[in-house]
Amino acid sequence: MGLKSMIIGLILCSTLACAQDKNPINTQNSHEVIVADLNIPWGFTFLPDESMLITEKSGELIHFKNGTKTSITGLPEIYVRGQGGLMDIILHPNYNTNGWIYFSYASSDGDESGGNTAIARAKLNNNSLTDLEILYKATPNTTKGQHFGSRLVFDTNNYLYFTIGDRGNRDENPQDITRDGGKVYRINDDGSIPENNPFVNDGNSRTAIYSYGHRNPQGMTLHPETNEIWTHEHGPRGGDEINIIEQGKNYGWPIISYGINYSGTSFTDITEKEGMTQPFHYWDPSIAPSGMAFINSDNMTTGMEIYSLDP
Ligand SMILES: [Ca+2]
Repeated sequence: MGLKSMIIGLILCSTLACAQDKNPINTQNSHEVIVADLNIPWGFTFLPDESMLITEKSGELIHFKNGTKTSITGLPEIYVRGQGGLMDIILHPNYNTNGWIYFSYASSDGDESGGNTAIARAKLNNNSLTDLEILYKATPNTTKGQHFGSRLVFDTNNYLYFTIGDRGNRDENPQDITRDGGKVYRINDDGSIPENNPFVNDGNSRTAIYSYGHRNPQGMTLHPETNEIWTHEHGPRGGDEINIIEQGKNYGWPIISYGINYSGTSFTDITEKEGMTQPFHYWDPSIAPSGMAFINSDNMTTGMEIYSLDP
């Protein structure tokens, strides 16, 4: 068994069976520590030699190879605040020929104080990042520390998807497609906007937006058979969701939700509305989902498992 499949197979915790459940606990798991002594690891990916690139939220990029950690230099300046910092990291599907590594981070670039989510790509040479290109930077900056997103996924057409949470401004960002935040985005691998994105001809809209009405999606993966983009997002109390992402759709936050405020108060009376897409699944109580992966193995009893890295 390869290192990658072994790790994914070992860090599972809950099983999906129906549209909503009370989080049955699977007690049949065991685990093995592969990389010890990490400080809030946010994302990781495997290089072709099965060594790993691991991000820490604090702004460290680690190359883990043959049991040794090496710190990678050359990152852009990282805005570390609350849930934001250095976040996800993935390789281009054609990494073997082009060498591009994609990552997300919180950035303070821009005129306002604070920060917002940025997407960049670079190449790895001699333990340093080179050829750095900033592909997207959400605006405006804010000093709020929550809901940066930001998982990265390539689909089979080499479109790059990424997520940005509502940045703690649920009343303005998620339902307004002229604003960043509370969105799933799609760009070309060089950062340009696909001509068939849903809002490219829509006035002042952010043309990178692919779907909207999200709270804080931190899990995203490609369905291995349908090639659909699946996400999960941190909802309010009792309202974490799985969504199957369709172009141009509105996923409802904060107009519809199955959850309530963490303070115990209510913010909406409705769970569904015409023109807003229902979640595929929601968790009550919430589980604070982080990474997301499909498992295809005869050793598994279901086709999908969820694991949480940062509950
Ligand atoms: Ca929703």
